Amino acid sequence: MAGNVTFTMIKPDAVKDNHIGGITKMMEEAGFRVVAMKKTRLSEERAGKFYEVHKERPFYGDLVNYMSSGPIVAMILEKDNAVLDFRKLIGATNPAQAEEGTIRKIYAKSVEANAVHGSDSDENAQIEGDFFFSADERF
Ligand code: RTP
Ligand code: MG
Repeated sequence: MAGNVTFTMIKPDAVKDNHIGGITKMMEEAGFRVVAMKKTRLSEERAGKFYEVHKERPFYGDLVNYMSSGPIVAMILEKDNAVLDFRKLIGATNPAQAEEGTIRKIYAKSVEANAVHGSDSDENAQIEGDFFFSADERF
């Protein structure tokens, strides 16, 4: 493989607001290659499972409700140094603290509806990609 991978979701608000193309364009222009991509909707149960690591955090219930509130777009992206470079591209969790030119600065509405997810480690990128995609959906 040319580089390593990260996993991302375009979150429900950004999908509803027709920003799939704009956000994906920023990813491609930053050098990420789309390995796998699908539009789908998480049930509350699946969203709960995806965010199980945050189970004890105060925002967990709201996050699960939000992430199951409408369709999302899930993607596996490939690039050298994918996880760290992607987190730079998306910017801080809270859009008020996100740097100019980052995806969240441009598209996020709030700390919760912050447009995109990005894996926080190589290990989680694998786990999260496997959560959505089988081997024959990756190219
Ligand atoms: P993500 O996992 O979505 O890429 O975001 P992140 O690493 O920057 O933030 P994380 O701490 O993993 O939190 C996951 C998602 O939970 C929502 N959140 N809400 N209300 C709050 O204080 C709060 N804090 C986090 C956000 O949607 C965040 O992306
Ligand atoms: Mg996170």
